[in-house]
Amino acid sequence: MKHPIKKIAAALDQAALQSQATQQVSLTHPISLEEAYDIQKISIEKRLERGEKLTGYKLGFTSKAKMEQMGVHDIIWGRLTDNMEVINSQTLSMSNFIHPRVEPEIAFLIGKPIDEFLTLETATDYLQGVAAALEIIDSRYENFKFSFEDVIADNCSSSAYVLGEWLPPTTPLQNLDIALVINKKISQTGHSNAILGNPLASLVEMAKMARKYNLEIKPGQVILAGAATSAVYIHEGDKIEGQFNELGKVHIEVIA
Ligand code: OOG
Ligand code: MG
Repeated sequence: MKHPIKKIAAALDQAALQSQATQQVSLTHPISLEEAYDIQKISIEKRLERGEKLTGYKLGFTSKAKMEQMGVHDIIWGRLTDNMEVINSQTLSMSNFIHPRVEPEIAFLIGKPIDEFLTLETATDYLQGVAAALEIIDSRYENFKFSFEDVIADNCSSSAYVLGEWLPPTTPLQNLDIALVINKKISQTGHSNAILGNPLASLVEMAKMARKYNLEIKPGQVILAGAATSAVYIHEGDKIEGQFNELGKVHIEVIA
């Protein structure tokens, strides 16, 4: 029997729209990796049909901390839209989410189309900027539980992102201490090298994914490298700051 791909995509889209968790897909419909990415594509197309704009891509599970926290052991990618962007220093409303978590990220701003495989040496040439960032992940699945295919279908839990100030692409990204500070207390600490040994390696991986999945990576788009630390549940009233040494700081306040 054919899997109801479109129905699953619609259910995930509605779950995000209504901030209401839905059942894990794999519990009732085992799906393949290809089907999972197809579901993601169809569900994000629904957002685009409502007028949202694609702003870039995110990688997930590029660090051991994340893989271990979620029990998933391979790199995944998802799509970002303009509706997901929250301006640095502003507020994030809990009412738009189901059970949101925050994680510190490093962001790349694309400067020229990526239409070939990259290396750690060439990756910087494609950039217009790099920045500290936060990602808000909010699994559309009950209890934030999923299989590898489930999370891909659910756009890799992506639900919001916050970008710090763009710095020159040559800004060193290795050997940065990363801290997630919530209400002035250190909640998570990590290191930028935890992201595939070098955050630029995430861009190299994204270029491979673009080739494999026929994606265009264009100037002006944003790529999130994947978190270096575990993600943390957020609550109304939280003041959240990501600190990244020379890369700067990003912060938001969580409201009702
Ligand atoms: C999936 C998203 C993973 C990252 O940075 O590793 C991710 C999840 O943990 O729910 O965004
Ligand atoms: Mg992330």
